[in-house]
Order: sequence, then C-alpha cells, then structure tokens
Amino acid sequence: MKKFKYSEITPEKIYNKRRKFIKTFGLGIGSYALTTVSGLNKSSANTDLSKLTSYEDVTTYNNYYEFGTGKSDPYIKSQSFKTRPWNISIEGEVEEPINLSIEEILNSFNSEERVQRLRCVEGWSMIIPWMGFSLSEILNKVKIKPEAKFVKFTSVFDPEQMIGQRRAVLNWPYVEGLRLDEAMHPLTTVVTGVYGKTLPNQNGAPLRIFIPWKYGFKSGKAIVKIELVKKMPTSSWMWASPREYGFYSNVNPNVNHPRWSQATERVIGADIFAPRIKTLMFNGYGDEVAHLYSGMDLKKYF
Ligand SMILES: Nc1nc2c(c(=O)[nH]1)N[C@H]1C(S)=C(S)[C@@H](COP(=O)(O)O)O[C@H]1N2
Ligand SMILES: [Mo]
Repeated sequence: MKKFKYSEITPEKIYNKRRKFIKTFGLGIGSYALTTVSGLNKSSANTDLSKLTSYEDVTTYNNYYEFGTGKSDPYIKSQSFKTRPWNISIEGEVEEPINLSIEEILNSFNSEERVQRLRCVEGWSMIIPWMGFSLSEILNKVKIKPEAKFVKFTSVFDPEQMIGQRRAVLNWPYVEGLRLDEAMHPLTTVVTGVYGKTLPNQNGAPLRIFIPWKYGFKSGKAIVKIELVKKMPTSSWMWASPREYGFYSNVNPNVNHPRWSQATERVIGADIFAPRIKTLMFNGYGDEVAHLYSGMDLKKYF
C-alpha cells in the first residue's frame, strides 16, 4: 500500500492539497483524468470527487448494523473488534477453492487510491478516498467454472464481538451479491484502507467491497467469503424487505424507494444550508457501467 503522511488533526485538508487530479477517478490509468472524462462524469461524479468528505465524517457516521443501527454505533462499538487472524475464502463454482489470509491479500495486491462516491439508499452521500484494488484481481486467482453466474459476499458472523448480531435485525451474517460481470468490472473495488491509512473497523476492516454505482448497502463489510454461484443470491436486505431492496440496487434517481424519493441526496459534511444535490443515474458512473444493463428494464430490475 502507498504510504502517505497526513496531519493527524485535519488529514483531509492536507490530503486535498497533495492529491493529483489525474488519480481522481481512481482507475489508476491516465485516461480518466478530469479533463478527459466525458459527459455525465464531467459535470457530476468528477467535479464532486474533488471535495472529499472529512476523515472524521467518513469514520464516525456509518452504517454497520452488526454494531448497532445508530450512525455512531459502529465507531463507538467496533473499536475492540479483532481483525486478526483473518482469512477470506474464494469458493463455490471454481476449479479449486482458495483461502487467503489478510496478510497475503495485503501483500500480493497493490492498493491504490480510489476516490469514489458512496450513495446510501437513505438519501445521503460521501466522497471517500478509499485505498483498494479491483475485485477482478482476486477473482482471477481462481479458475471460475462456466456455471458461475453470480458472486455472493458473506460478512463475518461473530455475535460475541458484534453486539448488533445478538438481535435479528437482519438475517446474519450479512450477505450481498453481484452478477459476475458486475463483480468483474474494474470499478468494483476491494477496499483495504481509507485516506491512505489502514481501514478502520467501523468502515469494514480488515476488508470490504465497494461498488460505486450501487447503493451503499451492496458494499459488504468485514468479508470472509467470496462465493461463485449459479443462482442469484438473496441478499440480507432482499430477505428483510424484497419490495424495498432489489438485487441490482443501482443508484437510480428515477426509481424511488417505496417510502421515499431517490431524486436527491444530502452531502454529508456540507454546509447545513446547502441544498440537497441531484442524484445521478448510476451515481455518476454511467459512462463506465450503463452497458452492463443495456436492454434491461431498470424499474423492474431495481
Ligand atoms: N456487513 C455490513 N456491511 C455493510 C453494512 C452493514 O450494516 N453490514 N451497511 C451498508 C450500508 S447501508 C452502507 S451505506 C455502507 C456504509 O459504509 P461506510 O460506513 O464505510 O460509509 O456499508 C454497507 N455495508
Ligand atoms: Mo446505506
């Protein structure tokens, strides 16, 4: 992982000064420089990607129901959570399953800065400088059988350490899923850190997934198992409320949640008088991902 030196007090300010726009989009290739990204992204994701949410907001305003349903619960209640030893298995429809320790993962894959917008289904968003690499890099370590059509992510189950798991708020462990092509998309990220630092417990240490064009809940934290499967997995949120949470959960301002609009979002950390901003189709990543859904009725497959 790249080493940065940030001020302990206001890391985000120092960080904003030093960072280079060329990295803004996060794919790690020059063609995604601000000036060359076209259409949707020029006026949207990229402009705002230069305004990072503060380290404090990123690490104290969280959703992580394993530690409670309040926004500050994860920060308060996850501090002593043990992330070592930690292993992640890649199994299911593969020629040979593998089991990687977190150390092996951190040593064998190069984490890079990936500034990505997180849009929570509840109607708020943050711009977060994750450290990570494409999930496809891990998936390429196994030989995937042709029968595999989906990827299922399972988070850790440890009610001793995770007090939120002592109540059936969700059907623990937390499960999420992607279609195989979504999982293979270079923007689908394995997150190993944030702001150039080790990933804090409340953000999903030691390893979480991040899919920037989908609502935040698709991005499972504290992953222990990545499974290649034939059938569309039922995610924890689909299980909890299938009417409200679909499998795809692509950010889509035109498809409202049954109980509220998805047209706008509140930017966490913005001035309290700042108006809500318009939510963008695919969270502003349409140029990169819209092709994955061509011909699909996104109202039906929400
Ligand atoms: N295991 C697990 N992963 C989870 C959640 C959760 O409750 N448990 N919450 C999701 C939701 S709703 C969001 S918005 C993001 C929040 O990520 P952050 O706290 O790092 O911003 O994590 C997602 N991943
Ligand atoms: Mo969320």
